Amino acid sequence: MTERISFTRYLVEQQRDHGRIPPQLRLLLEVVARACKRIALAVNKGDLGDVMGTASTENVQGEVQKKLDIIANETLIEANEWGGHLAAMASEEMEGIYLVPNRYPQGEYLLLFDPLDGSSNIDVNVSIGTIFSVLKKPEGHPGVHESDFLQPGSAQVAAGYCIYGPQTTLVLTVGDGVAMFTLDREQGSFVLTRENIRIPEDTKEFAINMSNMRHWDAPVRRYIDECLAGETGPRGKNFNMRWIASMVADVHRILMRGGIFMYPWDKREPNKPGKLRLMYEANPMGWLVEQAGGSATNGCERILDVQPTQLHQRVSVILGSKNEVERVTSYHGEAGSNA
Ligand code: P6P
Repeated sequence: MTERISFTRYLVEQQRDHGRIPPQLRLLLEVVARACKRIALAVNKGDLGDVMGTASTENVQGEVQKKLDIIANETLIEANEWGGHLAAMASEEMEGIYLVPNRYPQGEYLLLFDPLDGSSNIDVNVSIGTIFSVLKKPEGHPGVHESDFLQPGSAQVAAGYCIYGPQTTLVLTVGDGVAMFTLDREQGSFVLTRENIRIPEDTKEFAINMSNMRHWDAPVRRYIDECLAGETGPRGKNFNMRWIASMVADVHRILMRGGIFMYPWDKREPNKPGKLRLMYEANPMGWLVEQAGGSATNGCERILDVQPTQLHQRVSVILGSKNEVERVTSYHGEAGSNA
C-alpha cells in the first residue's frame, strides 16, 4: 500500500533522501502543481463559468483556441514567472518563447508545456490535461534564446502531466520512476496514490485514429491489420481499441493498464512527420512511458533521441507496451520507411 504522503513531501524526499532534484527544481514543480490545481478549478466550472467554447483567436498551430486553452496558458505563465526558478517558458499556445520579465529573478530552468491538451474534448466533458517538460538552461552565454530549448528529450530533468478527469491526477517523473498524485479537494493538495508505475510489456489494446487508415504508410497498416485479424490471424489473439482523442487520457490509460498509442506519419501532409509536437507532448510522454518500463519511438528511432530543430516541430509517436512498440518499429525497419 502506497503511503499517502503529500506532493511536497514526495519532492522533499526526492531532493533530500535520493538527491534526485535540487531545491530550485523542487520549488518549480510545486508551482506547476499549484497552477494545475487552478486550471482544474476552471475546467471543472464548465458551463457554470465563462470558460466554455472558443475564443476569437488562433494559436501558432493555426488552431482555433478554446477559452480554456488561453486560461490554462495564462495560469501557467502567471504562476511561474515570478518564482526565480525559470529563465523562460515555451507553450503550444505561443509562437515564441516567453522570457521571465526583468523585474523578476532569472532561474536556471526552462519550462515547456501544452497547457490544455485534448481541448477538442472540453465542450463534451471528456478528460483533458496539462503536459509539462523541464530542461536546464544551457550555461556559457548570457540571456535565453529559442535555441536553448532545442534539446533532445533525454535531457529532460522532470516531465509530467495533470489529467482533469473523474479524478484530477498529477503524474510525474524526475528520472526515478513514475509517481501519481490524486487531488484531495477537501484539503486542496495532491496526495501520492501510486508509485513505481510499470507498463506491461505486452498488450491487447491499441489506440489510433482509425479514420486515418487510408493515409498510413505500410508498416502501420500492417500492424493494425494484424491486430484486427484477431486470434485467427498472425498475432493469435484478439485486440481491443480505444481512442479518446486526448493524448493525456490515452497515455494515462496505458500507464495504468498497458497498451500502444500511435499517431503516425500519414500522407495527408507528407512533409510533416506527424501531428503531435515533440517538445511538449512526445518528449514528456515518452520519458514517462520509458520510466514506467515502456518504449516510445517515432517509428524509426527513440523519441528521446530526436534532436529538435524547431520549437513547435511535430513527430510521429508510437509509445506504450515495449514489445508492441518494438514490433511496429521493426516493421518500419523492414520497410525502410520514413518516420
Ligand atoms: P485527432 C489533441 O488535439 C491531440 O493533440 C492529442 O491530444 C490527441 O491524441 C490527438 O490530437 C487527437 O487527434 O486527429 O484524432 O483529433
